Amino acid sequence: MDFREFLKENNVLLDGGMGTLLQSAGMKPGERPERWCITHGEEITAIQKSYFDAGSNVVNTNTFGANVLSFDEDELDKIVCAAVACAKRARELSTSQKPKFISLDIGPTGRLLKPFGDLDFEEAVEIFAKTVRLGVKYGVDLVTVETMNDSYETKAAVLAVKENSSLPIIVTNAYGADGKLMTGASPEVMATLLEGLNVDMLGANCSLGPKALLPVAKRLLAVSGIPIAIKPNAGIPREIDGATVFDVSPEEFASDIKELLSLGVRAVGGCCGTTPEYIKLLDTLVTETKPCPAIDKGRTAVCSYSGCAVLGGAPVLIGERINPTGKKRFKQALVEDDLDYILGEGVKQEESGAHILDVNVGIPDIDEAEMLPRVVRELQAITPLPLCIDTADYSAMERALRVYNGKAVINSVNGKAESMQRIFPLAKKYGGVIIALTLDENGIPDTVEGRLEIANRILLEAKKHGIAKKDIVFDPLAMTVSAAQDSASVTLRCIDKIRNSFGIHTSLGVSNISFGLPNREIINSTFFALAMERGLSMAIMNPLSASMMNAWYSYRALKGLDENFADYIKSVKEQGTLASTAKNNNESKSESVGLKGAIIKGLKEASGSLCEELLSTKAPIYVVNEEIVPALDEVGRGYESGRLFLPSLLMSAEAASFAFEKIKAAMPKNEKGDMPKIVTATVKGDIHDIGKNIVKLLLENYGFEVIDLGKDVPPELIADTVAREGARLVCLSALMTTTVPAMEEAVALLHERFPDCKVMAGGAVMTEEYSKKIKADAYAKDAMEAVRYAQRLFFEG
Ligand code: THG
Repeated sequence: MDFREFLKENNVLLDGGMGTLLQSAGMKPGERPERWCITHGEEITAIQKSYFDAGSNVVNTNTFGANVLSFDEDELDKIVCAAVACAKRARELSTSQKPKFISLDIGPTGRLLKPFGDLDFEEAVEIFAKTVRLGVKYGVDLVTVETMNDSYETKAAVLAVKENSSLPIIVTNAYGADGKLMTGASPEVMATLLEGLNVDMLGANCSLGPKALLPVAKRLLAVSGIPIAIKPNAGIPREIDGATVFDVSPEEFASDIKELLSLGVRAVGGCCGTTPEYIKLLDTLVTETKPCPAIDKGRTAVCSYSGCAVLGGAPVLIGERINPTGKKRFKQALVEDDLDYILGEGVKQEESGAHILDVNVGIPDIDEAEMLPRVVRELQAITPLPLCIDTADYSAMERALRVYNGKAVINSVNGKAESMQRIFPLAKKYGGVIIALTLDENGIPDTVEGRLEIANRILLEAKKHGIAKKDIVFDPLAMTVSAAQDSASVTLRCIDKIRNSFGIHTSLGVSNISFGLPNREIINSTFFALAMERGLSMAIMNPLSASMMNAWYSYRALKGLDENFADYIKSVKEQGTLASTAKNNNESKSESVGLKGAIIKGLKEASGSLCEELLSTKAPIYVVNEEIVPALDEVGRGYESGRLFLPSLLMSAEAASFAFEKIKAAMPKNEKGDMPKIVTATVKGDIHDIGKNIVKLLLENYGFEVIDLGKDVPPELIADTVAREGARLVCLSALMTTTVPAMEEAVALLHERFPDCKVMAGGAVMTEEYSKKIKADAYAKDAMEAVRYAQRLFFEG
């Protein structure tokens, strides 16, 4: 039986933990579990058989970390071959009569993608692709992409599966205590992204136990048209007398899973700490609960890595300013490859209240297929706003959609055969909300009927490509009213018809209407108000125009969409203060906030040049204390309060490092002074260093000197380094349950040899409680806390 067929009619029982069982079977810390497929095939098969026997429909191969970063290609081939053979053997041996599927398990690489880390997106796709091709070669039934805590890496893995197989895909992500992925994605963001990528199931695994995943599951169910899979761990692991224990009992686990099933979750299983005993208790729950059909929620949404823009309320505002049309300065920036200017246009629009940014870099003589994806990569690193990719160049469109860390607006398709043949497959593959222009080979019809006729044709063709109606937004085209005076009312009537008779969302490039007229903003904002009243869903417009924003705020206030006029009043007040303080109306907000603003926004080049400028009049120490540190602190506070996510923190750190370069150069030699030294290391047996690398980067950008010993570091080496460097702080990281004892050993050795040296503990499996138990001097739940502790230790005594 085919998994997709099975899924249509049934709830699915997945398997439970593997790693913890391998530990019990004698796997040593530091040993690679994937090698056990070759060296201990019997044990792997026995565990997998016990899951099938317990009633699992899907059992994962033991390939969580099987990729070319950890194994050479020959060995990887052997591992995947053995892994699939173990699972197939388990299926043969199992006495269970249920349909049984084998899923290729794909876990995270353990590295962060560019620009926050150093792994290139396409490189990541290729790493996953190599494992996927082997899974296909050895005959798995489906693929599970699991435990990823970054949306971008998840997208890379899903693309690798789609491009190398037609196998069903289950994606489950690891959510933190804040209900988000490490890099900021909420459940709604992941549902939007993964629905766009057309996976077969999406959901959550591991995380913080079944109770903590309940709210995540509810949020996924509320927005997703794709069935939901949930595989919690049995709580957070704790260490008692050298043994790893999990707090959630099989009975408690089952009762929480029962609730998930009753809410409509379609696949359940367990992660770390769960065993066949846990899974067995789920068997009758799964078969006796009626499968809840996954229904398309009709939600038209796009997303960035951290946020969604959803159509349906007041119009969503798409900033039009990243577009060379009529802008000499912008064209010059494109010709000179001045990306910072382009990024600045993005920042200004974000600050002015845009919800999405249109990105158009089309000028004659530019290689759009090279430039557009580059601008998209840079923009998505510094703004949380979703992007609208605006190009007529199909290969530029494809490359931009591919590298986009989210689900984009695709601007645009039209009624021409070629346009539809090219754009719809891209939308199907990468996801996207498509703006469809009502024009075709014969141009733009003058009449409402003519434009609707094209709209109907586009809808039919979209359906043939499997594009959902909700992902189409019609743009009946705002044309220059000075050229044909009745064109505005034709466009407005189209908006009304499409929105209110077809039930489909609409969009307009509002500013087109006024080309050639004086005081364009007056016409634009009035036209905008008329279109909003007709039901316009989104608008490409100028968010820096006060009249446009006023029209939008007033519309919301008048339509009862702005409770107590709160946003209206706030915007009026802000405009008042702006007007009284701005010396020069053309001076943008972000340009006026200088180096501090550039660092907060993560603008690298601007930070460097603004710092240099400041240094011509100010002392280096002043620049550090009055601009750089306050900027980093502001971002740090935003991160601590949950308003900003890791990517912003890293981009600001990066921007600050550009400023620090200039500071260093400007410092007289004897003033440089030595900054306190800190040693960082991931403990022995632990091969993950993603968290430790983030800590290192942040500490460095707060000015500390960091001696990083890398991963899998023996305690003696850490101690010898402390002795040599005279460091007074060591930051230790452990990300695997198996390496927690190595942390204790390192802490003990350091305390014995250096009573004055403090040891800070952190990492995925570390808790405050446990770090106290092993006598670490401090615990940091994230990189920001590590910086705070170092600041207190060195600067407050
Ligand atoms: N529909 C869709 N996409 C579109 C349009 C549309 N994309 C492009 C365009 N139309 C919307 N964007 C703009 C951007 C700028 C201007 C108009 C529409 C504009 N620019 C001023 C000029 O040309 O004079 C320059 C402004 C300045 O210098 O600040 O008017 O209709 N789907």
